[in-house]
Amino acid sequence: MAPLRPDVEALAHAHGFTTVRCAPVGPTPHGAAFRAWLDAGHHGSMGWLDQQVDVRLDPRTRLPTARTALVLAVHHHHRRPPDPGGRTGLVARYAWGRDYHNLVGKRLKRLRRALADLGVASWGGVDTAPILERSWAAAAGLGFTGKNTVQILPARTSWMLLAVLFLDVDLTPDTPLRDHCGRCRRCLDACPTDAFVGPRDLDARRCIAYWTIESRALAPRPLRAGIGRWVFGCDVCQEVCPHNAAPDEAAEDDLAPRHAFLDLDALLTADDDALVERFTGTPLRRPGGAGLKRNALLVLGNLGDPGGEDAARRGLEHADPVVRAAAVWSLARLGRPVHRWVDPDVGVQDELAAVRAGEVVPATGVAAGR
Ligand code: B12
Ligand code: SF4
Repeated sequence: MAPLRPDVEALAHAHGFTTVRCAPVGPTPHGAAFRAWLDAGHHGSMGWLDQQVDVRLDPRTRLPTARTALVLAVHHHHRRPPDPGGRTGLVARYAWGRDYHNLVGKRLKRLRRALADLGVASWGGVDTAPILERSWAAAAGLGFTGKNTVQILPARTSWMLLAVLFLDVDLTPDTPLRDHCGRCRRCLDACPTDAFVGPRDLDARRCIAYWTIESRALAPRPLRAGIGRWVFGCDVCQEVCPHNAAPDEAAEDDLAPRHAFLDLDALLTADDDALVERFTGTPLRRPGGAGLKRNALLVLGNLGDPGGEDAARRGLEHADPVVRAAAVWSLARLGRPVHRWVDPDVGVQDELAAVRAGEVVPATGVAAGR
């Protein structure tokens, strides 16, 4: 006999998932919004989002017998430790501890095995499979879709990591939640780089998370000051949300703050390989050593602390022209316009020309906490 909804829910909780909801399977809800987003080019260089679109738009392309979307959330809010200040950068909350792809991925694998023992076939993933996880979360009433595009549990939290499993059994579905944003638009107004084209429509090409985690390139000059102190990811659109005023605290030791702040001088003086080794097993591994240095240089330039000059100069010697270009910009922001003595070489000419043209103004520091 097929398992009942309470059995599956109990199993999911036993495997470490905090919130569990179900939706009946059909074409992925809001698929047209996803297509329009791709057509507008809002995914930038994340070309993988444009692949397996048929699966993203209908999970039955992958699991023809799928009947139920089981949407799972792991809550991850921990309080930010005291700010060490100085030349440090901020890390987005989801990346403070272990890489959730591993942590949640393992739980998902075990849950799938337990479901298979009950005779239930499943397919799904956490983040990396071609699944529109937030569309399914909204359809299952796990949260509502905030204007910041994030899934939110009303008056409780949006600090959640999602996973979705499609099952070949019918389980009692949940009802989608109504909108709980109303007239609020705090996230849209607070975004330091104006990444929201409108409510529930984010142009990743303007998002700090995209430029500090996903992109291998250097953020366009007009966006760099907005990056402020964010050295990896960005939480502004969640931090300002009133539904996160008193968020549920997570009891996830693996996601507790280990890397809530990064020392910028230490990032810039370490070997790339040493950085990769230090951050293996955490999300901070993703941009690689050069990516972390690029980010650190932008933050140094925004802090405007002249004491950062020595560390910024290290960037000029890096093998990657993206890091060298970031160093040129950073030094100009520190009031050290290096165009007078740096050898113009491929990859930094554009940056040198901008400094020469007076396009890079010295920094006056970033607002506290950002
Ligand atoms: C690509 C990606 C990014 C990109 C693009 C983000 C974006 N807004 O599209 C970048 C690198 C910028 C990014 C940033 C972040 N990400 Co991200 N990202 C993804 C990924 C891999 C795909 C998302 C995607 O397909 N985007 C395309 C757009 C169009 O889809 P969407 O935003 O998911 O929106 C759909 C639904 O919201 C649906 N929808 C639902 N209800 C409604 C209602 C209406 C009216 C409409 C029109 C649409 C609609 O319509 C959309 C299209 O189908 C997912 C994992 C996954 N496989 O889903 C994680 C994911 C969305 N990211 C996540 C996280 C944690 C983040 C960050 C918070 C990380 C950080 N702190 O730096 C930020 C948040 C920025 C933000 N406001 O979105 C979590 C979100 C958890 C949550 N509570 O919602 C996910 C689900 C990963 C996970 N498994 O936990 N991310
Ligand atoms: S800040 Fe306001 S508009 Fe943005 S998601 Fe939260 S409630 Fe909605």
